[in-house]
Amino acid sequence: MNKPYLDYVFLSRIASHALRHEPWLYELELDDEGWVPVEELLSALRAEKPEWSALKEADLAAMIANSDKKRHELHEGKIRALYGHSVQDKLLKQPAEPPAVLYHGTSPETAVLIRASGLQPMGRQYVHLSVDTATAEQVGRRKARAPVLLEVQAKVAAASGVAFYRGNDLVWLADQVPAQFIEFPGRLPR
Ligand code: HQG
Repeated sequence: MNKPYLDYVFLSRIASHALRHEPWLYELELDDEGWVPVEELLSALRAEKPEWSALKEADLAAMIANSDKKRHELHEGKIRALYGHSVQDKLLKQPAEPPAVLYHGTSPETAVLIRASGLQPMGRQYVHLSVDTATAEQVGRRKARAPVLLEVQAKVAAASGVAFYRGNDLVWLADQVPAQFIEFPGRLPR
């Protein structure tokens, strides 16, 4: 019999909800680096949908492999989200030396606010930055049809004491970024 089709995008969305935002709804507790035992996530997911009743670790591995972005990481029987967290207790991350420049895509209206108060994590634990303009553009398109790209002088900011952390290959995180390290496009709404 053919294996029933597994909707990896939906599975990933629910896994992200559990691992980034509301783990308690799945009876999960993140450790201080965001890990949970894979078996615990699997039992929570199996109970979510009849199609997931026989879900196994290999399905989560396939979900990660099939994803457009590397959002989750499996390691030695544990799984975690690599970025995006909004849970109250801030995850422990090792600061790392960022690339010279990082980008942030957002709406023109929000860019005006960022010019006044810098990049703030808002609903998440960290500010999210992209390594290239194409990724930042994509992130920004979630917020506006014509997003603006902000250029963050990450190396200079790091040298002045702003902490940066690696998310995945394309995403870097920061606690916050003061406006003095951000270059704004010339034309922003008034
Ligand atoms: C804005 C997705 C007012 C910021 C993406 C952004 C990303 C401010 C919004 C990841 C501000 C937060 C995160 C300030 C920043 N005043 N607004 N001072 N500073 N903002 O969605 O970076 O697909 O929480 O510009 O690809 O858009 O889920 O963050 O618009 O990597 O894996 O506050 O989420 O990844 O919005 O996206 P978000 P984000 P996934």
